[in-house]
Amino acid sequence: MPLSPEISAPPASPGPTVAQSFSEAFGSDPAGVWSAPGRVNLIGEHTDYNAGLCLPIALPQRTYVAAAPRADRLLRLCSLQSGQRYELNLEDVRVGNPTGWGGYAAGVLWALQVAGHEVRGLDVMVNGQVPFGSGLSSSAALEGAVGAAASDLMGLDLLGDDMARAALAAICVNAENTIAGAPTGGMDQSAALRCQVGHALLLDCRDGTIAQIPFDLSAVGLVLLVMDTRAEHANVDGQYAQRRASCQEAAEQLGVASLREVGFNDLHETLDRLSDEKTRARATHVVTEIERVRETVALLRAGRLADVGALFNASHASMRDDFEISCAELDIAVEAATAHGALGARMTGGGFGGSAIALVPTDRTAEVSSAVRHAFAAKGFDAPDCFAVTAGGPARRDS
Ligand code: GAF
Repeated sequence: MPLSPEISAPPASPGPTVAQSFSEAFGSDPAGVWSAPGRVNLIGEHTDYNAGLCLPIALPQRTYVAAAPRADRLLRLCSLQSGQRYELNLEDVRVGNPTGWGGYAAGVLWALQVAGHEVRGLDVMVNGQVPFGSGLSSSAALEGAVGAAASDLMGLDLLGDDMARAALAAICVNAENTIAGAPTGGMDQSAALRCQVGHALLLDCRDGTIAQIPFDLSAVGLVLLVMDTRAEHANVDGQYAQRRASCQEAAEQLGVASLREVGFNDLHETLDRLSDEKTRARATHVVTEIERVRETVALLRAGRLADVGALFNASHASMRDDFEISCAELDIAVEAATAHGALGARMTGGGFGGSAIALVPTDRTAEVSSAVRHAFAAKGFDAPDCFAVTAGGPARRDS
């Protein structure tokens, strides 16, 4: 696709930079470089912790780590982005320690031990292309890259097949939930470890099974445009936990293990059994969103990729009105994109900021990006970052 000034260029590999920075910081060469991708979820939002369905793709944007094993139990972590450095013993990793991005990285080593793996110290230099707070899952990319490095360097064999990768994804979820204190589901870690190039990952969060759904928009003259609103998103600020608690409450009132058990066709009678308007709205989002994932997958399998746009729009409306996780920047991005040629658009990820995605005919990409930028400028918002993405590959060893 020709680049336009409105659209950011795809990322370059920072492999050599991160290896070189490792040598400068630690005074010796790394044993290798590993990476894992950020993600956008095509559809199926806030369904993962409801044992539902979701459909992420891995991004071309990845987080790279250069790493070397240590003979002792020290963990030394450096980041090229923040310039921040952590140094602590594996025994000192616990709930809330270390804080910040160090908790996600150190948490993986902690969770590997909890899962019964023998773990030793590690020197790690991080260079991430997945912007923080953009709702594109920089945290799972970091966890996946550290998990991949630890697996290889400590002979754990957690990258071999999909079953091993699913086990590593669960370990990364434990790190994020327990050490970093973000009560997230498992979609992002599964995307980082289990997505395949050119495919969307249909993840059934009830039993962890997956299907790889071919996803090649360029073949049908379409582009998936990410609109990073730069309105900062976080999963640790309480709103995410509140939504999760509402869903749990709805399931308890209905006497089911999770909202996945509520059939789409039974939704209306089921809602009458819930105590209040807010709980009904939350449940409505989850049950209808799971159905939209099914419909999206059916359209993709039938080669009707353009028709997915209408489901994007319905999903966004559901998150804005029923689940109430959108914000002004996300709504404006979606409205401007659809008003200027996008076939559909929706916020992606946890919400309350972060990114939206739009399905756009290739020849309208510059126009849509420009319209979104102008709409933001008119509202006095910081300029968004718009870039096209294709479905990338999972965590891997790079060198
Ligand atoms: C965040 C969480 F980390 C995921 O687990 C998922 O719940 C998502 O929000 C919403 O679909 O990315």
